[in-house]
Amino acid sequence: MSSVSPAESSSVDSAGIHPVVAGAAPGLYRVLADGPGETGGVLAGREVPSDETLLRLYRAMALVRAVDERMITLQRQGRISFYGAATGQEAAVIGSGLALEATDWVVPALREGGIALLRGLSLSDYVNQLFGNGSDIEKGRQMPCHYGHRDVRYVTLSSCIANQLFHAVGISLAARLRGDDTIAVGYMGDGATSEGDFHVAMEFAARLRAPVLLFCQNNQWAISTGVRGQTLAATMAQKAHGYGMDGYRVDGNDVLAVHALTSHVVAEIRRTGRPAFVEALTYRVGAHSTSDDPSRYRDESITERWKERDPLRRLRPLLEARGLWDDARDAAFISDVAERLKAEVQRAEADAPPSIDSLFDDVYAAVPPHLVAQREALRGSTAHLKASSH
Ligand SMILES: Cc1ncc(C[n+]2csc(CCOP(=O)(O)OP(=O)(O)O)c2C)c(N)n1
Ligand SMILES: [Mg+2]
Repeated sequence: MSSVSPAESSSVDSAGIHPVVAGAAPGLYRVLADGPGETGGVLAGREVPSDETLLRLYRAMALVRAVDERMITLQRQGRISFYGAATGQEAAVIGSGLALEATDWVVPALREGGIALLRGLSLSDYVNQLFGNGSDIEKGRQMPCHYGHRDVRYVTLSSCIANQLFHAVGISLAARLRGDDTIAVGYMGDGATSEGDFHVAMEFAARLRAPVLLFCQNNQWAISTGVRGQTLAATMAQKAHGYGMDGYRVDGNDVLAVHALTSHVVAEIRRTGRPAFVEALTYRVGAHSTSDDPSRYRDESITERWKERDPLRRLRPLLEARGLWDDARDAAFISDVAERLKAEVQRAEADAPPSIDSLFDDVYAAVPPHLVAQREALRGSTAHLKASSH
């Protein structure tokens, strides 16, 4: 399957942030002036965030990169069963995540775990979920990468593509009924826009005027189906137009663009109470997940060209020019994260599995008789496991 050329990500939308109109040129909103013939820094008319925000964005992206690398290695060693990384997509994840208020709800797809960390999910909770151990708040019931925690308003992802989107719509409508200005963000990939649930969510969001952001990370692949095999629409953003919703398009590898555009769109949703759709154009430079080998179905020379547009590499010169980052600080950051991860993994791996009894918790207020009988039977049939572990 052919895919969008990396050159597309360098088109400049000089008119600023505005919704895409059907049939119009598919311009991308950008901030970093690092395209061919550009001089570095930011494009004319664009603002540079505060030093504090620049550092937060960079550190959060670097954390995601380091965690992903470590977890892929653990899966290869047979220590966790599965992992889906955000490699190359960190700007779309972190730039949008940092544009939200702590009170907003995040309803993720597979690659937004970095937002849970950004919002305060501890590294322990993150790693426990990957191991599904006795300290996992989900009690080992989900595949890895299905993080979720009420405290950080990050909903556990549903493995089924796109059905999280109307959950996001519903959460935002509930907030409106309560009369607060909380919004919800429903994340999806490009492939999700071909699902019936996507269209249901778009229709209900638009018609009911739900204060929801529907955010598409167009990484140009849905496992082995390229975006040109996925849809005949020239952009994902223009799909919003058909529902009467504003759709925006942003360079998903330019974290300052994603952050600025999402901040603007989120403020508009809060101001108007209406939904919006954002397409962040990026590229899945790695495999779909640890169960995938992209070299079997795509031209990896295109992937190499996208790696040159790596979001960390693109932001770093701006930080260095402002004296905020250098090789020494980078090395210290990487080694600190590696140490913290090592300690968390050691602890999580040594933890006991969730108790067998916990299988029967949390569905009924009082466990019904047939499940009590099954629980007893299971206790009997696993007694030897407990005995042999002593
Ligand atoms: C309803 C449904 N159909 C198929 C699958 C299998 N599946 C898992 S991920 C995936 C591709 C998703 O692609 P995209 O939405 O672009 O997200 P990405 O993985 O690229 O971030 C598919 C088809 C599924 N999980 N759910
Ligand atoms: Mg995709």
